[in-house]
Amino acid sequence: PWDAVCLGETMVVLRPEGPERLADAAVFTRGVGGAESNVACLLAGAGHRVRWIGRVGADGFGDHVLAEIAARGVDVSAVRRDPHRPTGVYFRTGGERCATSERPTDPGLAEVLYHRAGSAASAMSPATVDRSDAHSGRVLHLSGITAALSDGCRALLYELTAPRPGRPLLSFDVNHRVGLWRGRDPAVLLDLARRCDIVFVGADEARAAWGIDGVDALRSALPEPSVLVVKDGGRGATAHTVDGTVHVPAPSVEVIGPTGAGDAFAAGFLSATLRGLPLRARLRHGHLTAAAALTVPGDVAEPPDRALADHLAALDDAAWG
Ligand code: KDG
Repeated sequence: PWDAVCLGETMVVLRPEGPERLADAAVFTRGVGGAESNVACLLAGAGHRVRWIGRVGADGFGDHVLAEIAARGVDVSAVRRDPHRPTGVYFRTGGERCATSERPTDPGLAEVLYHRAGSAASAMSPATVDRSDAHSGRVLHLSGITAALSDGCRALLYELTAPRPGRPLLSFDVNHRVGLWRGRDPAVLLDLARRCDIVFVGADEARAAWGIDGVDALRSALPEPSVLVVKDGGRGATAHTVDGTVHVPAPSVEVIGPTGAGDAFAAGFLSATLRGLPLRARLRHGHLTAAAALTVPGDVAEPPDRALADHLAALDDAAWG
């Protein structure tokens, strides 16, 4: 029934209107952000039938999250409301996320401040999420963020990634978030990645989270996924499969808002996977969707027009650098 199901926490995001740091900003604009629902919105925008599963508070922010995601054409009927816990909130300044600190001293990098401990989504667990809902698509997209939210959330990821006949294709974006792992070992993200079929990981996050450096070392550490995609920022992305390795350089674009570019890459890659396109085209669609996200502010972007993206993805290697 669903092409893809995406499961994870979605929050209200508040960003300073100008370029200020959090210490100085007085006026914030509101948006909606959640790595997995960002992927869901992009997939829906690309014409796929998509469901997002999460948990939000029975509060106004929860209403807003649901309304925004539903307005993007994503099914929210399996989202639960928690009468006792609030919808998560986070604050974010402009700039790229730093791999090692959520409060970097470099003013060009983003400050990220979460108010999500004890949120409604942190109460997700095998007891509060129906496995048949989560397994109701061709693809189930998950991310490592969920593993950091609570013991119940981590148990849910283990439950959903357990080997089972008829299980959907499991997509996993490592999404190491420094602020969520302080004082804890993110090795569990490596363990979860090993249980999935398609894994997305940034070269910088693999270094920061696991101390693993370089694509070859990563493939050795993660031989299980049938597709391992290693993203190296503006340089490009490399996909490893049993049939070999393909590298596609990233097109260079003017970066307006880097948030959500990784989610957009995953959405472009998954959309092309759902359409049965070859590996190189999947990587190119990942880059094109990421480029669309990089050139707009906010967490959720619109995917590029399908005909245009197909045309660009089919250009010869010379055009792709
Ligand atoms: O990838 C963008 C996400 O990081 C953002 O939308 C919020 O899910 C989020 C998080 O946990 O940082």
